[in-house]
Amino acid sequence: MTDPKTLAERFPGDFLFGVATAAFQIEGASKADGRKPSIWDAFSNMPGRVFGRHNGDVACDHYNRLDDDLDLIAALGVSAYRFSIAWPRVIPEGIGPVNEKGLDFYDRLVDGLKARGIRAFATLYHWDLPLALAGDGGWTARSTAYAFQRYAKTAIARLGDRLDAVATFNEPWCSVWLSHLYGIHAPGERNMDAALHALHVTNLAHGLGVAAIRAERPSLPVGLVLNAHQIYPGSETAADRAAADRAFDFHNGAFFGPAFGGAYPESFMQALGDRMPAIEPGDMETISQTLDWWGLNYYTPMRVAADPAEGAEFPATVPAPPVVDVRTDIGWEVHPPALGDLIRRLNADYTLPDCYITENGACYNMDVEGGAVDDQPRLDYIADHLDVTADLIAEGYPMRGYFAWSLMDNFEWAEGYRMRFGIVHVDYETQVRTVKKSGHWYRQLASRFPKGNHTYDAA
Ligand code: GCO
Repeated sequence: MTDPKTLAERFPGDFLFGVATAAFQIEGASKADGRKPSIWDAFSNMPGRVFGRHNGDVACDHYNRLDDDLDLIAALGVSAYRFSIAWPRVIPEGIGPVNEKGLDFYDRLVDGLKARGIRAFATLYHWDLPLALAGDGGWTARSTAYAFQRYAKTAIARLGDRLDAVATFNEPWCSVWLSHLYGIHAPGERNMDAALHALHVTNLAHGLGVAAIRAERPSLPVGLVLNAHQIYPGSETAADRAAADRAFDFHNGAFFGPAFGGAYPESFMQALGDRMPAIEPGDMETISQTLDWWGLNYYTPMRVAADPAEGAEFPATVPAPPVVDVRTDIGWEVHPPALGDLIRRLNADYTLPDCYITENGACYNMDVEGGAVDDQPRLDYIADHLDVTADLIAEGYPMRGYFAWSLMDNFEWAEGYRMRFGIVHVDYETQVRTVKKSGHWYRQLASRFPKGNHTYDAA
């Protein structure tokens, strides 16, 4: 179903259509106005970490093109914008002096959104940890959780009066497992002990952050954004089904369990609990404070089989092949039903608040030809996932909004600038933005919904 009008009719009038970005991926201006390096600056400047040694020094130059980009967002007809605040702009060394000029930028951003009738969804942590904190061990050090608490308080004290929603963390799965166990993201660690420490410290920081935000602004809806994985067993054998259960506990349960149930999964603790850092009295209560909303970032399912290797470390799985080989340009399987299966499973396992799809989108690298970008596969991808979202609403799940990832092409982490997720194309030589076919289509869809008069309806 790709007719925007027909699709729009499947959503309630107060459903939010938005676009999403993250600070490090678009801002550039990495040394401007007192910003200091993050772990991603260090990581991307180190040869062999990021494709082509691309870094975030210029990115989409959003920092210097703020007003034009806000106009672009408004022109897309959306009612909400999800962005992240860069900790290294606000407290450049993680702890210590607050940098007013860094906060000024987000003041202008938020005011600019308000002036255009667009809701502001801020994320406090989208992976740009101030590099100075690496000296203490970064996310493996408990002190980093307290540094985050202070940063959260500082950011919300200044901006909270004009935000419509705030998330503490974006995809802790990435900043924990992908960054400390698989070594793909900054800081590039590959060890389970470091990863387990990062896991608990990140979960704790989330909880401390929630409390800090609420102390500053009790009425501001607080959430957490998770890239939950829909995990399918590679076969129906008992061994592969058990592997999928272990993978669920490791990839989802290690985050959902603490945040929404106050406990790490049992199987996980049995296998790895003795290598976890000390869980201090009160930690799990701090982590499991009730949230106003949660965000799902969904792109592709995970398929796993049992790892045949003797003594393989938990969760002891290996990748299983996709059933149908439809992939985006980054190689990720396209399988929209997984979004529905995932929301149903998570709501069965946990008591969850309202849900926003805070990211969904696809990597296709078509370029500008004759002034246009024909990215039909991205349009189809978004339409198919929105169709599943509408089914979920019809089934009664509290799906409240959808943010397309991404507003524009940007720094795709370890892939650098070669992988494009935007509904707007960016020419990195000229910084010219060109709305793609998917972007024009998304505007037709989003424009059918009223702007600026959505009321937040806490569950
Ligand atoms: C994320 C991300 C984005 C990525 C996107 C595509 O994973 O949170 O927020 O930063 O660019 O997911 O990989």
